[in-house]
Amino acid sequence: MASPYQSLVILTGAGISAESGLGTFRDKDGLWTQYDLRDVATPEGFARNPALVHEFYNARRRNLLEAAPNPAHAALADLERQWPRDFLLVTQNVDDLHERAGSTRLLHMHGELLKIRCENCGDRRECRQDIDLATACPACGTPGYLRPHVVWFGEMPLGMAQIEQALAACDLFISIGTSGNVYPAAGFVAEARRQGAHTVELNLEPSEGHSVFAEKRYGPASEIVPAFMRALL
Ligand code: BV8
Repeated sequence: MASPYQSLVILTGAGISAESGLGTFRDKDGLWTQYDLRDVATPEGFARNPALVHEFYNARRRNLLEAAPNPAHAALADLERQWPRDFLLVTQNVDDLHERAGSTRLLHMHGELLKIRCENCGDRRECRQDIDLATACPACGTPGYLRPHVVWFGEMPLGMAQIEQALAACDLFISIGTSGNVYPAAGFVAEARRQGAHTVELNLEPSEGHSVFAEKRYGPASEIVPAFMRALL
């Protein structure tokens, strides 16, 4: 296998799932144009109006169950299978399209839409149905404490220690389908570059942090990601 690189970290965002029919956040018809993130993606918003938040995530969960992975997801699962050395796919996405494409060395730093957790007993499990305030926790039986297992603004992202470790050791960092607006994810490229990694942006258009990347390719993920991964191998 030709690649000169040993240790790879890939970061994905909503753009990789756009061609699977899942809305992005900041594009012209993105989620944040329909909802105020302070109302639906913060603990304070959930405390103020839990019914609105459940409606928001129930709609996204139903939408996800209709969606399917696209060639960009498949190319990353294929690369992982052929990459014998260090490999970590970090996604900001709460959808399960990477898993459905076959990715396994995967970390959902902002949580998973198909999981719920109970704020009364801490139970965490898969959930493919709508939930609301009346839904009883399957473990403790108490209604009113269930929430989507996602990371809201102001909450600590998941797996930061594993991510920091992988960034400190990587010699190749690839960012796919993200606008670079949300931290700490938007700061990963600078960390990777600081410790000498080669950095690549694959996106529809230049992101907020595009100037930090050493190499850039622009176009739809379903086209540029398979092409780039084929060249890498
Ligand atoms: C935290 C889960 C403490 C829920 C999400 C420093 C400076 C400023 C602010 C902060 C800062 N540090 C922290 C903050 C606050 C905040 C933040 O970043 N605010 C922003 C708004 C300024 N961050 C937090 O609160 C984070 N927590 O900081 O805790 C801490 C700090 C350090 C270390 C430890 C702890 C928690 C943030 C997580 C919030 N939860 N999601 C849900 O999904 O409902 S964020 C959510 O929005 C997504 O997960 C994702 O992260 C983000 C959306 O961004 P993208 O995925 O990039 O999507 P976007 O639509 O913006 O862009 C899509 C891109 O794709 C575009 O560029 C487009 O061109 C491209 N594209 C479109 N179509 C295609 C395509 N590309 C290729 N092909 C296509 N077809």
